[in-house]
Amino acid sequence: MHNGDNAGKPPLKFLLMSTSRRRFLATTGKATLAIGLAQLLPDHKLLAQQYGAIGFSQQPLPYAFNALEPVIDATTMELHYTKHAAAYAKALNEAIVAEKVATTTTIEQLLGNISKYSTKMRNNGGGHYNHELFWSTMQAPQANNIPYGKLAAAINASFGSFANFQTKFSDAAKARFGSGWAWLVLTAEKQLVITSTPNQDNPLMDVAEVKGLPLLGLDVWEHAYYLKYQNKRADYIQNWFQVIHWQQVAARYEAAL
Ligand code: MN3
Repeated sequence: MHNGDNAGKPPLKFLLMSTSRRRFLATTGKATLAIGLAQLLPDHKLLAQQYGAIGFSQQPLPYAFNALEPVIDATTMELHYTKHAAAYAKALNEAIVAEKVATTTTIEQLLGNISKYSTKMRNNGGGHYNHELFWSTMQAPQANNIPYGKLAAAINASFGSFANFQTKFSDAAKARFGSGWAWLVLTAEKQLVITSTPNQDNPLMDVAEVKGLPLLGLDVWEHAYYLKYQNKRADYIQNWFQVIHWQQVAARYEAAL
């Protein structure tokens, strides 16, 4: 995980830490809440390390904000990561405290029982998980960007060819009315399926129509593409295939088999 090269700016993690430390020192009135969160959050951070990349805190972006250009522009990436996604993580942690989620709970367990929690938990738990997965499964644009190995074989077996997979996945992303996500999912029966969800829902949720482990997700909220692509969602979807980090997707697939 490297974020020190983000457009020549100080590492984001350092900025966040120094800001929160200053805020903590400046506002003694909020000290009680800050200590309450501090007691809860370390356990969740440990769980994140124990169970893999996705925990309850935002991880540093593994590349610079401009790394995905020209497919996704630096301004969109910076706003998306530091504003939209950061807000989901913050609100998720508020909901975890308010709804007294046990510190032994993983985010996968939380989402798997999401119908028992508030709308705030559903929207922000999904929002956090979805974006952490999104960042980790992208990289700088690649020529001839196709999967390989066991995952490629499984995609060919499930969808006929990579081209058919790309068409079906793109159709799911284009057909999602309003805001939501398109997904490549590994079901409990170890089958690959394509689906989409509204808002910040995802296939881990007990409320999802199609359930399973999300291997790859595409954010089709307007905040993910509107600055560069305006109303041309189809162009965003087509170009996005250049930045899929297939090695990461394959690692998720093979770990889940
Ligand atoms: Mn988003």
